[in-house]
Amino acid sequence: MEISVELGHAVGPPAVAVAACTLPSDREGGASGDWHDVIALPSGDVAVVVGDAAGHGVQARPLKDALQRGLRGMAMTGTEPSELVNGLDNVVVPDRDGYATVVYAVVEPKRGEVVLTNAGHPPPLLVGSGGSARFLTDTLDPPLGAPRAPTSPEVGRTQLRPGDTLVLYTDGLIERRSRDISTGLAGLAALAARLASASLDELCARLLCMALDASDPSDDLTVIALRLQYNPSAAPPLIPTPLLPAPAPIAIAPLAPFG
Ligand SMILES: [Mn+2]
Repeated sequence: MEISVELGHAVGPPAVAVAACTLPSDREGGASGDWHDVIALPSGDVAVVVGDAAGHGVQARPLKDALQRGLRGMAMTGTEPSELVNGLDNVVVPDRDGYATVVYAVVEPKRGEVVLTNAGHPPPLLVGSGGSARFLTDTLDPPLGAPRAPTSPEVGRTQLRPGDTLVLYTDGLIERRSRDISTGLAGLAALAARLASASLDELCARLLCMALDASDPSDDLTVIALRLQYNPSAAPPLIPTPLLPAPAPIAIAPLAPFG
């Protein structure tokens, strides 16, 4: 089993730090219907993304790849969040692809303003620096590929204060056949609240482990967390701490001759 952890993925302004952790259900090949992204936008804002294409593993990969590429292209050319959801909806051909879900959140790093859209995805979790946790349930549109009203997708707004963490994740973290989804959501919120002041990489890794402990998951698992840092100088380094220098060779003194 391999868990990938990205540390100190601090793109864009240094006041924002991001970490992510993924575990594809295709343990051997690594194919996944989940994806996540961090995009330093030309405006100076930072976008974080989590998405889930129907199915999982190899079968879901083509749609996932198309959505990830499409989203990046639109984000980098300044497409507004609601228009971006409409654009992604056009990528999905329901009869062929099924459907997909996505959360797209744009963070203005200096003031902590967040603009987000949610197409059918589990709600983002806002973890306060003091240990509170609440789901951002106000913004929800149908999944990509599902019938939708002709009106523009909803755009939600929220505010991050220094030390607050925005947690995005896929349904693999909270859904089990054997239990109600609200149980999974409550467990996620309770653990994330306890980890409010943990490092981002620890928070992501422990949320993923929580899902593994609940049962053997057959879905892909993804969690991505963004934190507004108190102090830019306290942000994780852009480059992981170098490995310890190789130990100096041990000097072996020649054995003194016996006798
Ligand atoms: Mn899933």
